[in-house]
Amino acid sequence: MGKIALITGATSGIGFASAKKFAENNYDLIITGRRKERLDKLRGELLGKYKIKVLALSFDVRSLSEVVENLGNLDNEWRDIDVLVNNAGLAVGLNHIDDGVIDDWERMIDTNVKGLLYVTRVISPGMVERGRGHIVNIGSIAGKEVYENGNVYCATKHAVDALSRAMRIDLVKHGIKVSNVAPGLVRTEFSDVRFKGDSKKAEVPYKGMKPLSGEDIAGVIFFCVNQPPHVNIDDILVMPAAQASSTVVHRT
Ligand code: NDP
Ligand code: 8X3
Repeated sequence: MGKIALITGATSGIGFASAKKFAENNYDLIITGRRKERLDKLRGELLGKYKIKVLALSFDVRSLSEVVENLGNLDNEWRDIDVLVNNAGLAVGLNHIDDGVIDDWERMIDTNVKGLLYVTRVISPGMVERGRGHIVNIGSIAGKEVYENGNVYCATKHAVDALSRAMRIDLVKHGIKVSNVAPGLVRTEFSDVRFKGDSKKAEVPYKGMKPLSGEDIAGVIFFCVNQPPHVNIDDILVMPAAQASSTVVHRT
């Protein structure tokens, strides 16, 4: 039986690249995201290229009922999930706290924190039962530092950082590994979402520097998951060579 990886947020960026990376390495995949056409297209592409099984489940991680409906009662062939990559997430808006848009805050908190918790709550009991599994949470440099206008996004990623540590403590006795992968600037659709489709503004963070790619982070996620059984990568901060902190970026 092949290994199974569940990757949330596989319609774009880091999740999309991770799906390809795990597929190349013969994992059967459960890929999720809201944009069904993209998931179906990716599924078709992976099935055409690799001898693996792919289940595409389109739902919103912010909805507990959708998470439970889609992941809570998987067929037997999909139940034994070896790897969960909690990747679905976003930043929306960049405002000072006194000027914040409540709907943006709710989208970030509901997706990055509550969505990650809902998926973990549904998938982790099976891992506990089987006495094995690996959860990789996608944190951020924004979970290590805060920066001007980053307030709520940074808070959600600090929460992911804390949850990764807490999950490790709660799950260690069940043989479950938990890794936190915290990237700096990665050129995906992240910035387009943050700037609400303003493509000019979305380019600004990457001006004059080479950001990471989704593939770079997919490689790091796969590295975490492919350590010997006695080794766990607890936490890994991955930055572009030109970025020294959230706000210090060398641009040419
Ligand atoms: P993208 O915007 O390219 O991808 C985000 C993915 O998350 C998409 O597949 C999207 O799918 C999914 N997603 C967002 N909201 C929901 C939702 N409510 N329900 C289900 N899926 C959802 O960005 P990245 O690949 O860059 O982001 C992936 C993760 O990496 C995020 O957690 C982000 O915070 C983190 N990160 C990104 C960095 C960067 O610079 N890019 C740096 C550090 C961390 P869909 O829209 O189809 O639902
Ligand atoms: C995304 C990286 O620096 O935009 O998590 O917060 S940053």
